Amino acid sequence: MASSITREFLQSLAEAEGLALFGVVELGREPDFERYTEWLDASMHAGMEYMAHNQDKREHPTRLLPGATRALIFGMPYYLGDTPDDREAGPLIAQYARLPDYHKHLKRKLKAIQHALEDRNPEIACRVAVDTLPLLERALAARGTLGFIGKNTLFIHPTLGSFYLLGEILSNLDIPPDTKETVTPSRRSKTLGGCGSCKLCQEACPTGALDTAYRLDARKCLSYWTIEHRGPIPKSFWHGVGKYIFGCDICQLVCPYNEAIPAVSTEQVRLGKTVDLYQVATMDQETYVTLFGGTPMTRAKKVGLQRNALIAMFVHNDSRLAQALEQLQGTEDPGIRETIQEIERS
Ligand code: B12
Ligand code: SF4
Ligand code: SF4
Repeated sequence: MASSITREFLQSLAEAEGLALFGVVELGREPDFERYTEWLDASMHAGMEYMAHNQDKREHPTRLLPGATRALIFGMPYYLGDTPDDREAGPLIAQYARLPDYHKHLKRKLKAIQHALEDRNPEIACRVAVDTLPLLERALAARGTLGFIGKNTLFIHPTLGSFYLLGEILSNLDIPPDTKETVTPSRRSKTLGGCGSCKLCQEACPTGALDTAYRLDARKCLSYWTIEHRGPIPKSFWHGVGKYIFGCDICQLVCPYNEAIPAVSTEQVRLGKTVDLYQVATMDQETYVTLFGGTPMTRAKKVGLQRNALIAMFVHNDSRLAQALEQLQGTEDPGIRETIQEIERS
């Protein structure tokens, strides 16, 4: 579609919304689609059944918006200044989760950009996505000029690092897509990216989820267990929950591309690095809403956060554990009930 919308205009809209990453990618059949089906075939999506749905749309993202030709890719920074040493101070909350829920926050920014585009050209068709559509967001992003996929499977910008949340606007714009010099996995360049022979993230992962480079086995990832999984967490992962009570940043904190990146302004920060474990393990609905309402932590639901807190109390020999167990006697949630039984057996 012919339009007066240029890349420069889009870039200025992104910058006005504080989105440091911006790219334009041609939409067509997803070339990295087979990596996704191989991942599914190997059951690496663990209990995330939704990851197996809508495969056709992940393969052909144009089916998400009739006439779509481009994906505009945006990245919102969220680095809060944590360092690899913070792992010893656990249990931590992953940095993105200490901020307002990005699904809403980033979506609002992308909607504002969409409206600015529609004001300039009412015929434009747009669809905003922030985790919400069946899209291989990292695969898409890595085709813009922006960056590359690391062995930790994160999308990394060579100078801005990986602590970015991604969002897209699918559209029927006809602006030229980005072109880039391809970074082969064996190469490493400060300006173009690439992992080369580095494997710091693989070595640092406490649970072996990155044993195969460029492939994350969610069945072994703390982020999966503490956020997505419902029910009890297998005992073999409890030491990890003692490090991260919600999500996990370890494979990013150790990455050399994140060494010298600036932290974002802390005005928006909703939560500290950690929580009072006893308070979380025994919280009522009102405390849950006050502490975590509007943050990404609600994804685990109240019972998931209580389960995680109990496990972390056990790992850290918290003196208030017996009191917490006492208070939770009679809880119906199977995740909490079985966690209590496991603690009592240990
Ligand atoms: C399911 C999911 C998870 C799962 C599984 C993660 C995984 N690696 O697949 C779990 C719960 C474990 C998870 C954890 C996290 N997640 Co998550 N997650 C997603 C989600 C919804 C889908 C990911 C997916 O499609 N996985 C399937 C696999 C096969 O796809 P993929 O890893 O993206 O790989 C594709 C490409 O990267 C490419 N590719 C893969 N390897 C290689 C190698 C080479 C050489 C090349 C060229 C290409 C290539 O091919 C693949 C298939 O097409 C996306 C949002 C989205 N819709 O994309 C967010 C998303 C990936 N998550 C995100 C974040 C922030 C996290 C956490 C950091 C949160 C935290 N602090 O705990 C961790 C990071 C863990 C990690 N190391 O990846 C961000 C990542 C931003 C970024 N900079 O990359 C995303 C994009 C959400 C967003 N909108 O910002 N997540
Ligand atoms: S998020 Fe944590 S557990 Fe998951 S792969 Fe990265 S380091 Fe391993
Ligand atoms: S830690 Fe090393 S191997 Fe892992 S993503 Fe970063 S550069 Fe690549």
